[in-house]
Amino acid sequence: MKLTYFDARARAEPARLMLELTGTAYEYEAISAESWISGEAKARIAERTPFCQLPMLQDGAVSLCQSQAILRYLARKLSLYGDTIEEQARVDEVHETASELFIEAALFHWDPQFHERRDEHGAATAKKLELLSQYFTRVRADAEHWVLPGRYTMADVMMAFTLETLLPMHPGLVQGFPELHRFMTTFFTTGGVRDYVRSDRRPRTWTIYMATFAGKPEETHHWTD
Ligand SMILES: N[C@@H](CCC(=O)N[C@@H](CS)C(=O)NCC(=O)O)C(=O)O
Repeated sequence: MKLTYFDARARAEPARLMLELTGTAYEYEAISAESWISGEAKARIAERTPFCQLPMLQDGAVSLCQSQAILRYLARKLSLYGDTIEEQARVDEVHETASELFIEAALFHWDPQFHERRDEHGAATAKKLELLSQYFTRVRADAEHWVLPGRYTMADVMMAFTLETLLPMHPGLVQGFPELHRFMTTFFTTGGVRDYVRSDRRPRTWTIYMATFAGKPEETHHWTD
């Protein structure tokens, strides 16, 4: 299996975390911003994507773009989607909730007014985390899993990565919601995920250097303990 994206976490990272969580063998192709701008890398993927965008997954004869399609393909293939349609519907619900927060944070990284708007964004995000925490208490399977007791799904992966994204953006915010914080830290200390996120195989930045925020290692969270 081969996952292609930039040398950054962003839209490819949840797929990568799913592969690491399940110990699945894969190759990661990191396209440099320079090679993308020159058009060389774009030309290579043009025929396999409608809008010439990344990430892209190659699994034997299957070639997929659109990060959400990739995640759902991997979830089904790696048994991270639940077994019944009721479980899968809850996985989707939690996953979509996390994805909304994720996309909103991803766009905010690129806001030219990021630094001026950071406090206001932090206050709005705190309100969302308050609601998210109540939602977790209501639907969780156990203290460390959103949908299935003792078992991770795509929803946990997306939620953990989204909460991690907020750590450098609003220092101390996620820690103010102990149940969400515990869920997130447990995920990032689990099996293959633990080793991967502490290794130099993980991209050093959340996004590429042209962003207003999260394109530098000091603006990106790193697990060290
Ligand atoms: N809906 C797509 C969006 C993909 C997307 O926007 N990719 C960006 C990087 S995050 C990209 O390839 N940008 C380069 C470009 O558009 O030239 C997905 O979720 O995969």
